[in-house]
Amino acid sequence: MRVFNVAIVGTGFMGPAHTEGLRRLGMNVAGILGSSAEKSRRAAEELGIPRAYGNYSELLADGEIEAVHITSPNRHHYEQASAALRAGKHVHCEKPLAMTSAESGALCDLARGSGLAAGVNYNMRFYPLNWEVRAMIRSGALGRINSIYGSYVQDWLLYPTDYNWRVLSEEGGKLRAVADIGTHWLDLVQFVTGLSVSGVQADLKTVYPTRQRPIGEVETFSAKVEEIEATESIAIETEDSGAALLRFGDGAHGSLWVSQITAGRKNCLRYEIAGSEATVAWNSEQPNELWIGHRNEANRHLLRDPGLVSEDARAHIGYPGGHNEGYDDSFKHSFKSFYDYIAAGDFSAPEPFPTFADGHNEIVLCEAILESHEQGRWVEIG
Ligand code: SOE
Repeated sequence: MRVFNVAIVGTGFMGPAHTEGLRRLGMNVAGILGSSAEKSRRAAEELGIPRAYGNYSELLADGEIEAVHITSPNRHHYEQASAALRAGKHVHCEKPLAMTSAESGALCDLARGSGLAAGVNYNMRFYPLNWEVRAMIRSGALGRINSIYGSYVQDWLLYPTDYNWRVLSEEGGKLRAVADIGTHWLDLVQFVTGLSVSGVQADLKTVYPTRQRPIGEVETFSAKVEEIEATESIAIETEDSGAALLRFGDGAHGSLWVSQITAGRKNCLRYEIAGSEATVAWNSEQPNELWIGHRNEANRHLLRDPGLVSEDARAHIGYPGGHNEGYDDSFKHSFKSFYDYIAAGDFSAPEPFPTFADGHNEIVLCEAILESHEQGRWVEIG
């Protein structure tokens, strides 16, 4: 693989995750930027990254950097992604792509025809068995898709004392559980089925309208293991959980449940897709297994194994069957598809990774979900 020089923006949960995924591919993570010069320096030291930037202009002025990975809080994505594209750098951005569809639409315009790659890290697509489901659906193995339903649930915000920037609408956007994890599910089921959501009816709930914010900062998921000493009460507007009934373009329908307060479910995305011939079910907490349901023959249980899957799925498998692959592998494969595309050099070819257009679609869906919840009615998409 061609080695690219990459800079990371953000030193929280995702900055190190991107660094690791890129390094597993042999990419050169050449610099990092945190929310202060001190944070950049500390992260560079901990991760063994040669350059710690003092600010974003310094990063963009670094002529060696070919691509920027944006893993900062959501409110910075629009500005940082626009500036990186204008500076001629490829951009790989964490989801959600921006705070509003006006911003994500503008980013799509900027990316289109720029001669640069612009991707969004919907990494769930890159668990190989999701490519297998996609290949099965494309081959007609499921028949006509009738229903698509599932959930994405976590427990890291279960207590009112759990806190991270994601709970603040000014940092993460008006929606939280839906935008932070629900959009992974929505992106994934649309990707594997090839169907688009055409209408939503949502019901959301902020179970904790007040949370205790630690004085200082808390990283995603870390409140479970860190001792918090002093806190202050803050008002919360973003939802902890909620449901959306969904209609898909061709007559299929279904539902999504999201929650960040479901005790015992650590990071669990599940879907079941039922067609006129067969059903498939997948769970991100057992990502190497796929359940295939039949009516007139025994159900099957497919274990991820390069010898047992389609070529599409095999392309995203790094290890033999029984050598389990997981979350970090999904990052590696997400980045591989991004950099393989750039290395091939044909920017008129369809992108094999989630693009800014996909990121924009997710924000349009988020806005429809919010509107539906606020107005208590179905909202049609575009
Ligand atoms: C926190 O809910 C989070 O880190 C999400 O932001 C990620 O996208 C998901 O992969 C895991 O959970």
